[in-house]
Amino acid sequence: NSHSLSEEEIDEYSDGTVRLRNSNIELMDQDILYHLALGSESHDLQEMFGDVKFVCMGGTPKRMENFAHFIMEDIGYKLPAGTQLQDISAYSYRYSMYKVGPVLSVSHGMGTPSVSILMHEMIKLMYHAKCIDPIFIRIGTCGGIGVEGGTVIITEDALDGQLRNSHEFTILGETIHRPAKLDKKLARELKSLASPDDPYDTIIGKTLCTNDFYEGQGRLDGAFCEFSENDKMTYLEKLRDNGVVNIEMESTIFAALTHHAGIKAAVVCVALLNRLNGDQVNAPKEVMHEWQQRPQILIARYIRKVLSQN
Ligand code: R2B
Ligand code: URA
Repeated sequence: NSHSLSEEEIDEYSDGTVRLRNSNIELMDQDILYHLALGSESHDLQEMFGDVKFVCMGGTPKRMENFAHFIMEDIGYKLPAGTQLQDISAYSYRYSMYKVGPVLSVSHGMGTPSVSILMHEMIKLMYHAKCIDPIFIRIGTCGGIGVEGGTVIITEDALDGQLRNSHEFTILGETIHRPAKLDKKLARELKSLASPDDPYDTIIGKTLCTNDFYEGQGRLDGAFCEFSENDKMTYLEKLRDNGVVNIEMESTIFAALTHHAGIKAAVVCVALLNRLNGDQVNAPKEVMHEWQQRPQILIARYIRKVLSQN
């Protein structure tokens, strides 16, 4: 019952603005983007966000604040005189959002429900703001499968816990699937921006998306574990044999909702460990901090390249 969209269905408007596939929204007096602390009447969303081209998302508020500062430096963006970077969604007490010219840097929390809520509101934000051809990029962390900690991984296909290339939704008590498709061309372009001088590998592969960090990712070190180490290794090796190179918790919902909205998207994560060697995330804090900058560096190269072409 997985329903594929025809090219026509996923098309944006010909002017590149995001088409909302929900006719209820335009009939409403105001659309409140509750978890962003924004509204379509309380704020001039087109004035505030109309120039956005890149929506970068990652799990934690701090990482996304760091990314905002990093990208500001990297693209040489100057904030309007007398202003400072500020968390636009601070009063939601849910997500954080920073804007640096054409770049939005937004935290999405952990796991599908948190990302799903944010994606609905970000896609509506793009619609209200009349953004032209926005690109969504998730900058995350993951567990590697057969790849060392510090490796940068670009997702080519996002798979759910049953290795299906789709995301399962329960809507009005019914189960439906939407394809978890990412933009293959964008993935290849990102890979081409890896430099042979980078002191780490940047690879493309399949990503497994789970609903849990512990039992759901075959860890032996959760509060519960009812399988053996042998069972775990058999599972991880099966993943590897299917081309899965990493495991995280957001890629299928991120891919499914961007694809459904006709928005180009990519997922780039850094591995915090090689799951074939263990379960605990135990690299030193400073090391992990440096690793988490690696996907940001790649995305900054991409943003700089696109901006220089315009
Ligand atoms: C990666 O890291 C988080 C779990 O530690 C989760 O959000 C993910 O996908
Ligand atoms: N994030 C995950 O979801 N899994 C890991 O193993 C590490 C980070």
